[in-house]
Amino acid sequence: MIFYELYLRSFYDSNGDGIGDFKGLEKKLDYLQNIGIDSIWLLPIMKSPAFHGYTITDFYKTNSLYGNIDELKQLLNEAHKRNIKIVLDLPINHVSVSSEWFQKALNDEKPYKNWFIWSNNKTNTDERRHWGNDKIWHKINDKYFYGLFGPGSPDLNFENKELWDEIKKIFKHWLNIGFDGFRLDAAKHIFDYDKKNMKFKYQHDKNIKFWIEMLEYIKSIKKDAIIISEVWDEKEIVKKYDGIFEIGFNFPLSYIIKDSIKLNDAEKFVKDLKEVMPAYFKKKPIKTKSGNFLTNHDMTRLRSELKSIKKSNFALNILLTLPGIPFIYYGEELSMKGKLKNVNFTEDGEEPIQWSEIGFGPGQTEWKGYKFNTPYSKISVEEQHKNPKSTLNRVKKLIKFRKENSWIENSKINILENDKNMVKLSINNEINSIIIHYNFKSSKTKININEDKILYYSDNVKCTENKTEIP
Ligand code: ACG
Repeated sequence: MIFYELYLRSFYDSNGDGIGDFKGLEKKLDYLQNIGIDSIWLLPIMKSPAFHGYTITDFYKTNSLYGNIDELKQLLNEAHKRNIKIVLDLPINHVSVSSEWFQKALNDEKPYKNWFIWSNNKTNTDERRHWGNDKIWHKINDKYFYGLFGPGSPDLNFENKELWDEIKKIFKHWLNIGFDGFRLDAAKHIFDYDKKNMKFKYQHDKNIKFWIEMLEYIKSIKKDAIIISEVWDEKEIVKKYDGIFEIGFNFPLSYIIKDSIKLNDAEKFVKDLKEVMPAYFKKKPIKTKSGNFLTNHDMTRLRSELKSIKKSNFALNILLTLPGIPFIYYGEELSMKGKLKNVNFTEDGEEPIQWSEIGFGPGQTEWKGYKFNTPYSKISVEEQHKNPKSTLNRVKKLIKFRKENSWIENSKINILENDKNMVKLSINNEINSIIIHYNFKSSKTKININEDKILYYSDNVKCTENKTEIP
């Protein structure tokens, strides 16, 4: 599986309003297929007042700017015809403050009032979030509600079992429409306040119980539904969720790849990789597959983070050669730029894909102006398509290699060592094996290779023998 994280608003516009939509994506499925993408993680497309779509006003409706249910079904159909799966990002931890559920709750209407978390005399309403220092209790009509992700998104109160049934209905609704699975947003946050003391506190055991019940339900409707979880945390916390979900985003891995490249530090890479992918070094079967990625919509884009195309291309080499499931964030295949001040400024990492080098034209989305990816900066599909050395063409070659060796996805790492700037990695399953050399030095390095197994060399390595060198 090769996933592509896709932000519809910035993709392809079919009706000239400057906003990407279902029909637009349908038109561009060929673009994705041509790169070799076979699975899409679609960022939220439900009715929402927010550009990012993570604050939902109606869980059963689409954002009308993106199109209606029939257009969505048609898109899913066309994707399936091409063997492309689409997984829906479904944020259920909170709703929009303007949703009917919350507005009714404010009027003390049942059952909605109990679906949210209100302060009591024990609450310190000035309590701050443990990252970013934002307030987590928000005042409205003389009441305080709990909203970990800000005043626009009141958290749902999952102490209330009735709500569990409602969430099941929502999952069923989108499965029936034709989605192939879900990306579970904020999976560690379902229970993240201490009910007794009305304070923020993760309750991982309760979260796990909740997800087990939801996943059982989802699988009872669609046996092969793909489930991807977002638990953004240190490896010790991620470990608690091992085995619950089919795929889990490996946040620690994304940091170690980028940090080792930034520091040209092969030794760090070797030391840390063992820690963040432990299951891939053991003989035992893998429970939750590592969802490998470099950046996502909550992060500064790869090229801006690593400050060079050479380095961001190298990171893509690593991404597409490690065991696990690779995820490419839209625009990474074009080396798009985007720097985030913090997670509340995701717009800066979600600029429109540029289809033509002039930056405008049919299908081009224009919902926001270019800040980081200006026209004529060689990040357009048009330009990169023509240039054999472009990131787009490198990514295509890497994916081709990956698909020819699809066994890598479920393989194990049996050798991982470094010699100064070179990392040697041996990956195998019962039948196949491959040796990969990554070069963490910024200049070309010559190495002697004796192994007669299939070989794969990362960029910057000049080989003594004529073996597979990609790209
Ligand atoms: C998801 C979505 C995101 C969305 C929401 C809310 C959730 O991807 O787009 O926001 O629906 C936290 C949550 C994640 C959340 C991000 C944005 N992502 O856990 O679920 O915030 C620390 C914390 C993490 C935190 C991260 C954020 O531990 O919990 O993620 O910081 O930076 C080391 C540490 C690691 C630490 C990192 C970073 O790696 O190991 O623990 O993570 O450093 O410091 C959307 C919008 C928002 C809006 C919201 C309602 O984007 O603007 O407010 O919707």
